[in-house]
Formats: sequence, C-alpha cells, structure tokens
Amino acid sequence: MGPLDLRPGSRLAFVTTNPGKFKEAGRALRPLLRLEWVEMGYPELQADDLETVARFGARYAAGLVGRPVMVEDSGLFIEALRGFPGVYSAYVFRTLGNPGVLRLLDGEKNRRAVFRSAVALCAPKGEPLVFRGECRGRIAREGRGRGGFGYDPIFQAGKKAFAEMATAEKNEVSHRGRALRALAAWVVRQQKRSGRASPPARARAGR
Ligand code: ITT
Repeated sequence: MGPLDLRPGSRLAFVTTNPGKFKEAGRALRPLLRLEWVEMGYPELQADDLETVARFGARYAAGLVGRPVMVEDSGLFIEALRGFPGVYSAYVFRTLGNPGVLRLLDGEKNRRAVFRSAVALCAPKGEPLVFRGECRGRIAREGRGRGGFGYDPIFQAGKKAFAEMATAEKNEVSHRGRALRALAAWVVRQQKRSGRASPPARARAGR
C-alpha cells in the first residue's frame, strides 16, 4: 500500500481557507471520499501556473498536517486581458473585486474567459499528484445571481452565471467539478488495481 492509497469511503483532509470551495468539493466527492475541512492557509508561490502553486501547497500542508491532504488552486483567465488575473486571481478579487474586473472590461466586446483548477493530493514526504479541470465561459456585463462565491456572479458558463446555479449544477460544469471527477476516477482505478492484485496474494497466503 502506498501512502496515497485512498479507499472508497475514506476520509481526506482538504486544506483551504475558502468555505465555498469546501462545500463544492465535499459535494462533488461524496460518497466516494469524506472530506474534512482543515482551515489553514499555505504559502502561494509566485509561479506562472496553478499546478506549481498546488503542488507546493500540497507538499507543505501534508508536512504540517501529518496525513494525506488535498489542496486546490484556481484562477480566472480573461482572454481580452491576456490571461489576467490568472494566478493572481485571489489578490485581484481582494483588491479590485468583481466591480473592478467589470470596469477593466468596460466597452470590451471579447468577454471570453476560462476558469482553471489544479487539485493536488499529497502524503507526508510523498510526491504530489495533480488533477486539472477547466470551464470555458464569458464575463457577464454585470453581476448576476446570489449563490456561490468569488467571481461566480460575473462568470457565465452557457446561459447562467455560476452564482445562478445550485452547487450540484455548478459542479457538473465547473473547473473544480471536472478536476475532482478526474481525482475520483483515479481513486476508483487505483482501487480496481489493488483489487486485482489481492486474489493471488491471498492464494499465496493459503487463504
Ligand atoms: P485557498 O485557501 O484554497 O487558496 P482561495 O480563495 O485563496 O482559497 P484560490 O487562490 O484558489 O483560493 O482562488 C483564487 C480566487 O478565485 C479567489 O478569490 C477565489 O474566491 C476565486 N475562485 C476560485 N474558485 C472560484 C469559483 O469556483 N467561482 C468563483 N470564484 C472562484
């Protein structure tokens, strides 16, 4: 058994300061995994891509927590702003917020944007495993809806803004939902592999 062997039904620590992410991820992974919220920040590396930030954060958090952890880093990449705010999405949300982002796009016809997510799993002293997901959409002309968090009122996937969707509906199409489905598929595959390995092992043990 490797340190990251997650059995269906097992608990997994999700290290995040964001309750909205925790709610969505708990919902997306149930009943395969039971997430436990570890409300703790981790140093966000100054890196060009989400995956590097997530890997570093997962390794750091696993060392502190002392058991396997999951972290998730996301970013909103706006085409007309050449990918801004991207890896700076948390900072830009805190400083400019949704009204500031809408102002940056004032008069801009190209509203295309993509939300990306990198989910990293890591055991203490282990190497992180990363799963990615993305959701293509548009920046709305004005904020809409009352659900979700962060950029949800201004990010439109299809006809609805994320903030107009229920959690399960957002998980179906969102960057985070997709990355977590890739993680779930990995857990199931890993379980099947260890299931196939066990009959000969039992036979050798004379059972
Ligand atoms: P962590 O503690 O997990 O890092 P965070 O809120 O700092 O939480 P990120 O750095 O991954 O998370 O997020 C970058 C920003 O993008 C942040 O302001 C989030 O609120 C926002 N964001 C992330 N996912 C989002 C989503 O699904 N919908 C809307 N905004 C989102």
